[in-house]
Amino acid sequence: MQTIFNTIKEIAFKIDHAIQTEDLGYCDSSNSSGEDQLKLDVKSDYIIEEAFKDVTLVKSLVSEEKEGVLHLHDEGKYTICYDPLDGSSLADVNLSVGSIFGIYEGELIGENLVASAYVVYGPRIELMTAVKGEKPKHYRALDGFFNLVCKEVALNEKGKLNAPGGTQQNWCDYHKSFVDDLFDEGYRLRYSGGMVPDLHQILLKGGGIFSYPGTSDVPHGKLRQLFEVIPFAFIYEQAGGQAINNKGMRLMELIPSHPHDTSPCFFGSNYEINKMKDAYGVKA
Ligand code: P6P
Repeated sequence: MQTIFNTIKEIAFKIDHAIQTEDLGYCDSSNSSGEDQLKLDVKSDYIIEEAFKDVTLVKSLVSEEKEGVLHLHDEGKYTICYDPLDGSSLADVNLSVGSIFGIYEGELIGENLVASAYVVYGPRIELMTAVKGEKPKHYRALDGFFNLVCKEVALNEKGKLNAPGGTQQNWCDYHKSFVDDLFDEGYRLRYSGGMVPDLHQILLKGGGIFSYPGTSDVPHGKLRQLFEVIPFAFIYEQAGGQAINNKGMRLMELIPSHPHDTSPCFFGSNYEINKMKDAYGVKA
């Protein structure tokens, strides 16, 4: 897996350079989810594809920005599902954005995820990597290299941060009560509209909860299972937290019927997730 993580480190520096130097405008194309594509989305996708072309461990690539599967190496073991630049529309207002990588072995379902990683492009470039059975590892870039900051990232049982996603007027009543109750307990609102920095902050600041529920306008949620939800669920579970959907099911048990399927998702420390289960009536 280190070969794949090292390739992600190379990718991180190239995408960060593109963010710093390239045109932040839109292409005249849209991605598989029908979203307008930024030139940075396309460039980031190209950087990732080119980087993994030489890694024989990688059997195929599935990108959030494209339909279908790109086959690379017959002898490859892993399929990498990735969001090349999540939250890319935040780059033109100088907010942090990120890349997300899910490394799967076999069928593209939650239980076959064997490792994941994300990169945060912010005041510094930061990298989080996770493999089965180990706490996530946190790295920070300095002078062209990634240095290990923490080799065992762990969530507290209870945190202080609340990142409530989705259009509030379209939340159901019990979701609104759940979110408001946390604020009534003194939780701090931390939501930038970028999944990667928002989840990174909760992980590094000791805990809390990030929620992107199903809403009346988007009943199955907005975030994609293979590229965003499952890779972060893996990291949050490895960090001692939980990651579930609106039915209380582990997101690691998701079985997407289409590569671009989405899911309502809740990632957080145990106290907050258990509070959500109570609010949703899905406590085991
Ligand atoms: P909303 C960015 O577009 C993204 O896919 C995630 O990074 C982020 O968490 C979410 O959408 C934000 O969505 O509806 O709150 O703007």
